Amino acid sequence: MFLRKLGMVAALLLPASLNAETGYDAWLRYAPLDDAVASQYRSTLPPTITILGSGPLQQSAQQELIRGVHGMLSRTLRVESDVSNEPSIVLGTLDQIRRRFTLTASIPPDGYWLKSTTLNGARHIVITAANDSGVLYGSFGLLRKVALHESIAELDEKQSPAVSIRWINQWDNLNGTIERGYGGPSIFWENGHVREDLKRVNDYGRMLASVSINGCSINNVNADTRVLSSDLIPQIARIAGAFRAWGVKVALAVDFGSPKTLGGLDTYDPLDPSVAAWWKSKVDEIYRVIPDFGGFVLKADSEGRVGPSTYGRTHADAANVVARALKPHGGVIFYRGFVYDHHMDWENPKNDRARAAYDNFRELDGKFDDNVIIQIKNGPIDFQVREPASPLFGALDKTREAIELQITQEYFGQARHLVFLGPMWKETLEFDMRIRDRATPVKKLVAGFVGVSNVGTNENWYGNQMSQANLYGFGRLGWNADLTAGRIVDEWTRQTFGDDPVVTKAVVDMQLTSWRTYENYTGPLGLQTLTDIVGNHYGVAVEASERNGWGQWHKADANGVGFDRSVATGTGFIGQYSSSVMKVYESLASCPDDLVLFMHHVPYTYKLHSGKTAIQHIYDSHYEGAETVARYLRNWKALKGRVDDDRYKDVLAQLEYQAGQAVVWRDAVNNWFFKESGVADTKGRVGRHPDRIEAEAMTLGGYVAKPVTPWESASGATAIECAEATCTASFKYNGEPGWRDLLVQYFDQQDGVSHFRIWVANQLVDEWFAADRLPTRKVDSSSSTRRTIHGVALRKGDEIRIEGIPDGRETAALDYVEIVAAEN
Ligand code: GCV
Repeated sequence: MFLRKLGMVAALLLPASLNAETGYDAWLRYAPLDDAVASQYRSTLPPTITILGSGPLQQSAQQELIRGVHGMLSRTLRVESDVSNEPSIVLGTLDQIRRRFTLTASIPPDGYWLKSTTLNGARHIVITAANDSGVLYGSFGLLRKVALHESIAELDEKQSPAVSIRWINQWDNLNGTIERGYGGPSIFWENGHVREDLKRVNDYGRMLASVSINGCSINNVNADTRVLSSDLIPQIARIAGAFRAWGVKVALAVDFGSPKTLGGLDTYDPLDPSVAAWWKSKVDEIYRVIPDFGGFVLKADSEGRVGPSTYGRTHADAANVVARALKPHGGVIFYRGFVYDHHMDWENPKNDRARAAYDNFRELDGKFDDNVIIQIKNGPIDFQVREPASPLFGALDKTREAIELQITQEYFGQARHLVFLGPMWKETLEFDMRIRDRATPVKKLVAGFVGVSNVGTNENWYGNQMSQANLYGFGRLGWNADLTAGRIVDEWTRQTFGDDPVVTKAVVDMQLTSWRTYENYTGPLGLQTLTDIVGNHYGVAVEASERNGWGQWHKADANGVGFDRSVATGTGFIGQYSSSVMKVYESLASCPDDLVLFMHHVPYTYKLHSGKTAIQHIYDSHYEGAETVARYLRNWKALKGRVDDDRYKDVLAQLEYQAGQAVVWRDAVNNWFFKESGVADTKGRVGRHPDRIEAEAMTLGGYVAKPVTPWESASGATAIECAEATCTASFKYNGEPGWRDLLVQYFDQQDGVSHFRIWVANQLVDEWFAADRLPTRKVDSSSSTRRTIHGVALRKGDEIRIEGIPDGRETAALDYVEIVAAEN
């Protein structure tokens, strides 16, 4: 407490200059503590460090402690080869410790004990565990305590993980691209082989170990058969080598057709003895080279992947044939529960993708070998902005199951929006499935945590400084699912940005509210994300999920909105839950507002528990969401000088973009629902933009007005595009004189760098290049972006002229200009 107070006082004195930081070190920066705080630790911390084992994990732990103490306290721990009469930090397994100290305890595998103890008059800090991994996690635990200014004076702290399997999936392709990766190319692969330089793999291993992650599959679950080829296995062994010092086992995603496509058999039937023999010999080959190989991840019979259905076999047949090959080596197979038909007839009201996981696996409970783990996405669809907990969690009594969470923000604004997923994951983990009418939160049902991470070679790993909080949160929850999202994000923020309480408050507020905010301006009430689900999963495209076989339907039409999944009149999905949960969802009277449109189809005027109609909620939440991002931006600006310049600017640019993009979402979704429902916004905002001058209404020189698809992507459904060397668009300002901000909404596609210049009364006030790499080649909601020209003195009658110079296939397209009072 004392240390914390001192830290707060110290943080009030702003540092004269802050070091530039890239984000590479994430939460493991070990930035110098304020002197007053540091001196407290210097007086308690022993000056020497001793490891009693000799394995790589204890060595990593020792190096990490030296590095952390040096960074935070400017002291270099002295390495001693054994315990002496001098105070020391002593690292060892319980067996090793017992030979020196009279300390005994029972600690589960991977758990640790931090213990202050005295031997021959010297005061030591012992970090001990049942295994070397535990020693490593304990070392990170001690460093975390120092970074968070917690007392280490009289340590007696035992911690152990909630689950033994805490894995990462990377969806990296062998050519170096990453499916749904937003932080640059793969750190593992390039051009069909393993990268020469694996330094980043080592550093990633360190990050993972710091939050106790102990396995990582290194290739896409849409697996390339070649990953099991004999040429690649020795290369994969190099990755295993880079991870080994951090206790992270390497694993692979495999293609179920491999016995045929790679092995040359004429079948991959799981019940065919030649197939079983092939898996056995392939697995033996891997373990000869990688003795601590973790196992496989398998996506079968899903989204075009082959699976046991080819031969009329079950998922248990498929999982077991591979599991039996892994079993003698201690390997496991994660068999993905993400199995569904993506060619469903959308006209059939009984068809429902949400039912698929349960329908596919429920009957197979008890038929899986004990080294099979069914890997279940948090919700029944696919990482949407809000889904109920997957009913499959409650349906497997005799089968090991793991929860699959997506760290990479595929449906959450990718690297461009700040969305901390901790609160969402917590909701699923805490959700009570009421099995046999007893409290059964999901967190008690799962034996493993799997996170789809998808870091890349971007300096800050995810392409967004704030996204690192999701990896941190995933790891911390895998260790202790009881931690609150608030606690996690507080830890992350203080380690990542330092202990200035002003920074902590602003960042924690943003992170903790960001999921709700994102939901507010995308798909609230259980509508799902409303993004382009057949394309990039990024921009808004309300109808993209309808009229196709993918099953992410929200069923909004002129009469109402939402998917009837009730037992009484709908698809019966709700009946997959235990009877107490079913009762809550089945009745509109008890179904929570947040999921009402996931579970039911209602008229737009349906009154929610909040008292609002469904349609008014949609309108209001979109305005609220966009306003909240604008507030994040203001709050971040107030941190200038308190955060190092580089990360300050990075996050500033990201939030400026997000604030503009939230308005794109707001208008697109609201206009779409307004048109479809015909119900006006009671607050009169939707469809009315008095401060906005549509580009197509300007005087155009060379620019041509074109309809945009989908129509809701652009204001007035139209943009202007330039097919000449240079085009202009101009208009007269008719408002009151004063300081104004000009918000220019333009389109920045991937394939070109257009140039824009803007004049007010013949004075050039700004110019910029559309050089971003947004995930589209089209003029649409994904490329729609905003330039703000702050504080222009406008007079009635001023001409505002924009010049657009296209480049490549980019047409210097413009949507509108909005003129608002200048921000203070
Ligand atoms: C790797 C979603 C994603 C796919 C992903 C799939 C899965 O559909 O959009 O990119 O494929 O989930 O989890 O297998």
